[in-house]
Amino acid sequence: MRQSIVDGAPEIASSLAQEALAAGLAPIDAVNNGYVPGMHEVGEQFARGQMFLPDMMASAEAMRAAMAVLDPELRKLGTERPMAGVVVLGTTKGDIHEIGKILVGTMLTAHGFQVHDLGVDVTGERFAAKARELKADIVGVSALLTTTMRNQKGVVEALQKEGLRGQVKVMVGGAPVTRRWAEEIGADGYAKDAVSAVALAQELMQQKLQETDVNSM
Ligand code: HCB
Repeated sequence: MRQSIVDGAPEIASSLAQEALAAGLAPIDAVNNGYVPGMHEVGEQFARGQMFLPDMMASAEAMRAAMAVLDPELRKLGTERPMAGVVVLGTTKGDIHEIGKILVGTMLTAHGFQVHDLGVDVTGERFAAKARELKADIVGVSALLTTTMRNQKGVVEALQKEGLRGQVKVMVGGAPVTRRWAEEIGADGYAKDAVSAVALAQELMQQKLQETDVNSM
């Protein structure tokens, strides 16, 4: 699986995903232990100048092919669970990386969250407008470039400006993002991957519930 991503081979990535499901492998294990390490290897080779933009695009294509097979299986759980909360998700302005964000959306959906994915290159104002429209509980902001990370702060500020910050929790993630950065920009939490994003979203919903209880006393 890892090699199919490094090689940018969508057909192999897809057939390995089918084989994994047929063999009873948990789809999230295939993603986290098979395909994602391939993406990390691609990133490292790109940084060393051993891979170029078209190679990275081919790897992204292979990842998408694997996800097309695994995604429906990952989502199945969601329909059997009570609604856990409303999440607005997107990648920051200036950034078109979407694979990690899509994975986070899939895992949240699988755990009963109602997810509205705004896509990529999303401004703080659009995040805030959607959060208001949907009465969102959580806004999830992805950034993969050191240059676009600062736009996560722009999302926190846009929510503040719209008077929504009291009602909406903000969680951030993406390869260059850290817990420290999340604290620095006033976000409510950081998740290093899609599994921890689910745990974080559940924790933020608990916090919201407790805050509502305190306010109604
Ligand atoms: Co891109 N790229 N890229 N890229 N790219 C990175 C990110 C580099 C680190 C590669 C490198 O140099 N080592 C680098 C950034 C360096 C930096 O800023 N420090 C980089 C660069 C430089 C660029 C371009 C500038 C290259 C160029 O044009 N010269 C360009 C920028 C375009 C733009 O956005 N304006 C570019 C383009 C591309 C594509 C289009 C070829 C392609 C994206 C395709 C797509 O998404 N449709 C791409 C890819 C694939 C990558 C790498 C190889 C993989 C990213 C990925 O999909 N990872 C990446 C290397 C890397 O990240 N190590 C490289 C797999 C997913 C599953 O992980 O981290 O995205 P994730 O998400 C996790 C996690 O972070 C967390 O959960 C996810 C699931 O487990 N999470 C959240 C993410 N978002 C969250 C939000 C939450 O609320 C909570 C958790």
